Amino acid sequence: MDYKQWRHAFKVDPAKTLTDDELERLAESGTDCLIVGGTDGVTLENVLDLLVRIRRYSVPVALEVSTVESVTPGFDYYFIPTVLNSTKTEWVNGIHHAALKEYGHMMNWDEIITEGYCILNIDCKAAKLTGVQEVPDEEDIVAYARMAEHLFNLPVLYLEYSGTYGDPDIVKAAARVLNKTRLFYGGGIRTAEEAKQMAAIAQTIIVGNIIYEDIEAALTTVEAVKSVPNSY
Ligand code: 1GP
Repeated sequence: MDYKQWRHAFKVDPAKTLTDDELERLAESGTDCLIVGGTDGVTLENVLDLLVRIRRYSVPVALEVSTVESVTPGFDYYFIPTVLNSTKTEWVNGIHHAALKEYGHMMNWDEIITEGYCILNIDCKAAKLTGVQEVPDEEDIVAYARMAEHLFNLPVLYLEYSGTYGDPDIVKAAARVLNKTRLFYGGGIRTAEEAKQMAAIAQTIIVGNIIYEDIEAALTTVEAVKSVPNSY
């Protein structure tokens, strides 16, 4: 299924451990995609290991690229974040430029999706790494959403609350001004109710940490999302 139809994705961290049984349950859960991604300890070795294990199943698999060294062929999609509220240009376009100088001639552009990332939890690892120092407010988010859609023509705006549950009003504010750009929401979803609430606003929700804390709870988010129309 094309990423434009996704409603739900699990984000699996190559630096964390999943048993074969847990991975099978995630892959066969009815989720639309497994996104391989993390901030710390992502290596070519652990990315490849996870890719090979996920490829036993038919679920689409995407790599969310955080280090150029860990990129390998074999994924259905490569999500490339550009952190719109980063204070470090390397995370906006610097690493991207270096990667294109080296690999640009051999990239399959049909598999590459740029995510306009907006980080809203300034205590998360990704915020520290990318130099996000201020929490964007609603007006900021609306401006980032317009930037993603109209200035940069980005296919995806990703509101990243990693580790904390977001403010639905802020997510709604972004959703209201987006037409073509798809809205991804990720952060702090731990229950079916939270999954439903954010899935009613964002087109795709991403469930991460809870996989490693309570897999049963994580699995309930899949069905929850499918039963909710996206009303924005
Ligand atoms: C992290 O947006 C994802 O990149 C999901 O967030 O881990 O808090 O579920 P959580």
